[in-house]
Amino acid sequence: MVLPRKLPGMPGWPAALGLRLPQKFLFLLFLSGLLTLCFGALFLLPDSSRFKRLFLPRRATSSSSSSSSSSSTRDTELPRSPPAAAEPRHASPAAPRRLREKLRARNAAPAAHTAPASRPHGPDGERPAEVGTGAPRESRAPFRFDYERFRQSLRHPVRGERPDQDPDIRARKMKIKEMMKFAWDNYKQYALGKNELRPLTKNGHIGNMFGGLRGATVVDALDTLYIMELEEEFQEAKTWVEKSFDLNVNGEASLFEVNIRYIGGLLAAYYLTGEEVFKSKALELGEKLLPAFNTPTGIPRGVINLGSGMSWSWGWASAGSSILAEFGTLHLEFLHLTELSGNPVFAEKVLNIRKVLRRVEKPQGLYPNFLSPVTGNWVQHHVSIGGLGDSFYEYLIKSWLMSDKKDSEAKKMYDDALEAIEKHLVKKSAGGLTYIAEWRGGILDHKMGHLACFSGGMIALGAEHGGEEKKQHYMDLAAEITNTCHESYARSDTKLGPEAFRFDAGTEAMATRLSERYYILRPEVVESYVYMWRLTHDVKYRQWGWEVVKALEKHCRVEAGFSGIRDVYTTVPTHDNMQQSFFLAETLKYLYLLFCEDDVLSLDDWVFNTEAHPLPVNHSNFKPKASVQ
Ligand code: DMJ
Repeated sequence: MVLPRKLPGMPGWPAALGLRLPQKFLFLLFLSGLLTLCFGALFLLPDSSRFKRLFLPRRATSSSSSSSSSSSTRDTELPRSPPAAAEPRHASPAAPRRLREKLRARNAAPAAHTAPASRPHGPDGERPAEVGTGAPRESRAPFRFDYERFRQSLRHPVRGERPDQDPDIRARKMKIKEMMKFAWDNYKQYALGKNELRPLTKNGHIGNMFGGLRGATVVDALDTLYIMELEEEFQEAKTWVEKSFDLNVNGEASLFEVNIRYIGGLLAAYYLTGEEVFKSKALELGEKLLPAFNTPTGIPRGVINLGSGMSWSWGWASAGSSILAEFGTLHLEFLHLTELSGNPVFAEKVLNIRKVLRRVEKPQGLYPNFLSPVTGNWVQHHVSIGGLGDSFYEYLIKSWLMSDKKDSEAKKMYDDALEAIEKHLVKKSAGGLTYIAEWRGGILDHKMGHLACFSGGMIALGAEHGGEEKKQHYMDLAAEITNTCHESYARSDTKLGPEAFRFDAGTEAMATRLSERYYILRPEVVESYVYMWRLTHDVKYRQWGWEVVKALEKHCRVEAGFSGIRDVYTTVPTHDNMQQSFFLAETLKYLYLLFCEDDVLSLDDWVFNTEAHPLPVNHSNFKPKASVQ
């Protein structure tokens, strides 16, 4: 509001009212009070108010009709504590006050992504001094991750040839490198920029998992190309990320898949190479995922529109629930997003997930697969170490390892979960094969999915780092499960394993249903071979891995790439015409590592995310090691 200017020859309007000096002063005081009140009232208007948009930057108020979008984008701007367990989804009476606080804070904040005043707070508001991947940061200077210092903290070189390696082993490694080059070259020729290659029809596939993002194979392949020293191919992939990887998309994405493939792939590529483009893309994409967490419990929903920030649960998920393996498989990547940005919001989101999971009652100590993001309670009692549950357990033990064994809460949750799994789900078949069944409200389904075969490696990894008394016990369990998964391959005609195999009605480690006979180039069995090899050096794991290489060459290699097959029990397989991006990220990487020396992506320095993207262990806040080579 503007006061009328005093015109020449005319008295000013307080004077025109015939007021004396003290009265004029009181009048002006009253007027300025009135103005302040009017201005303040603008901030009490509802979120959708046009007025508020005049005073707040667009990000803070856009999508006001979708609470998920509005308040979560606010989260990306300023550090704040994890949401209280029952934070309302829609605008609350406290919202205007929070807005004012944010405005005040924004005025005080020097720049986006400055170092937070303190570390993210832990599950109960206490400082989880050991769960973060980085050091406390008290300064408010613009944040910069010290890449050189990180590199010096590594105990081993990340890649490289050993001149003294056994020539036969080296030849096998080179064969796998050739397979990777073949998979990449064909993708590049026929599908560059699409998500996957269709190797029979020689075109690209986009699918609907990544919300309009493209190049899933490029991002998934980056670190494998780098590790295998396929330099030219790595440069091709990097150039595509620099020039063509567009994050301004507007589609429905799986939070889980975008996290494990894109964010995991970009983070790993950054840590391996120090190229800023990978870091900045990972952080930008990470921010786009934040609105999914804006639920009453802070447990994210499974699907998010990367453009609008709207999120919802999968239509097939029981009663609007979120999936354990999805919201439980964010921890590693999100801690690294905080590590690289200095922005605590990412760590806060996943620490809050842990808090909810720690508090909820576990039937028989087990974690069911479906949880309501509204109430924080289980929606149904289906427990599985395969699909829907799998990588949640993996991320518990890896969180502990990634924290340089300081995140004791994650270790305890893992130990307790594994104890319950062993007690209730681990069974032995009549033929002596150990397997992990699924649990439906107390009733066992004697089936093991291909996905569950990662668990041999996980249990070995946990055993290796567990107490002496349990170490041998869990190493034996890991070896038995890995052996069972190998049997599921060995008992097929193609020597590749089915999607699921059963232990009932006289069947052992074979699929009984037509719909479970397919193999889509999955990695989980070779993943377990790698861990078992590195932790035992029993040569049978390398032999088993080589059997897989031969089977892939024989049954999955086609003229223009590798394809999944529809039935592992026939030697004239039908191809599914899909070269999955995880074949390049995981299957070929794990096979290659099986024939590398142990110090290539050493388990001392790295944990692999569930898509096999290596993320560094935080050695005492990346303290340089004197003996680094
Ligand atoms: C991969 O995307 C990941 O390993 C995920 O955890 C499970 N499924 C596929 C591979 O089978």
